[in-house]
Amino acid sequence: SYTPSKTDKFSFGLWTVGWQGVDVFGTAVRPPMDPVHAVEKLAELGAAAISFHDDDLVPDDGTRQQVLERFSKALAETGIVVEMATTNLFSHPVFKDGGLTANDRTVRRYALSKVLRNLDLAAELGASTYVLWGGREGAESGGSKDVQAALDRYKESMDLLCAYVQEQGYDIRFAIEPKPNEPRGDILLPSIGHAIAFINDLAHPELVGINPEVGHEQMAGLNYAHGIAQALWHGKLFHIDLNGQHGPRFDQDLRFGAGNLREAFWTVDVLQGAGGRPAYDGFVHFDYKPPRTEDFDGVWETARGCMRNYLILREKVQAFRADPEVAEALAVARVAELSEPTLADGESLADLRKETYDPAALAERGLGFERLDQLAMEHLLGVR
Ligand code: 3MF
Ligand code: MG
Ligand code: MG
Ligand code: MG
Repeated sequence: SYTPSKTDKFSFGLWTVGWQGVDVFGTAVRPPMDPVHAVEKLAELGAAAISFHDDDLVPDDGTRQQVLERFSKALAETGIVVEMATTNLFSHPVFKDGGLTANDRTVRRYALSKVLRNLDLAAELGASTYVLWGGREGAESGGSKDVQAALDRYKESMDLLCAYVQEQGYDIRFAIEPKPNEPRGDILLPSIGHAIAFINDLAHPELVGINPEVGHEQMAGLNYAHGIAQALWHGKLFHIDLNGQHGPRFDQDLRFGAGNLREAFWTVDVLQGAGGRPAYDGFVHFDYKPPRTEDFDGVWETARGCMRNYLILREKVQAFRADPEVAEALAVARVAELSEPTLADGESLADLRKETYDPAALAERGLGFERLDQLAMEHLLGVR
């Protein structure tokens, strides 16, 4: 019953299952994966969609057309769709100081042209989201980067890209992916909050949202479930990168469910529309790295694991929300009361001020949050 199907809308980056294991200290442990094989295997496992960086799929040489033909054929045969595409503005040495915010203006122009080229391909393949992760947009030292000028340039690029999408009539929205650090010492737009604030200053904020990744927020010690709840509140949760991470340390990119399992539970709860809100209805996209210890069988085991863990957690969350004892604990905790406006309709601040309050009596009321949390814990541990 934890077998995924296309209606679950699971999606994987080509660079995730295809990761060869090159890291800061070691070389590749697995051979390159044929994108066609990735499509076929993901379809077999029950995924619905795939995403890619330009460099993951299309070599910038004479084989480009042929590669695209094979890939499109595999998509047509399996029914896998391309839901998201993105640009690699971080691997090539030319991007050592960033792409869209590199100090070197010629590098910025090249970066923008690279985005435009893959944006055209994304539109051609039917992607609805175009992600921008600015892993190299940042600095290691204070004097080397004029942060405000960098934000001007970031905005300039986003405004140009939005205008381009409108001109071309592409049905594509952009999603900025925040990350605090790695590979740069400090990356620009380091968290969900920074990214949303930036988006609100763009020329077309309606075309730009975010693509928050579990591990990226947790690397900064932040709560991912709270982060995506705020993104939903702003109408900015255009896409998600689910994976696993053990607190603030290097970017682990574990499969979803590994690492901070309790936060994974609350993440699925938020995505499912905790508290009766509309559920997130976008693709459930995994961005993780099968550990270097794994051969190809292990790689597919991790892909299966991401989806199974999501489905298991979805079931746990539904059971938690349907549990009458949870409903009672929620009432004791006054959770629904928070949705009541502080000032009632027709009331004035003067009314509010003239009421008599008994802070000592209010302070005595317990909220029973621990009982509520223990119930969640027991659902998660599988004993309820
Ligand atoms: C790095 C990432 C990226 C982005 C990708 C855009 C290589 O930590 O998360 O993966 O997700 O570039 O989708
Ligand atoms: Mg990442
Ligand atoms: Mg990561
Ligand atoms: Mg990511």
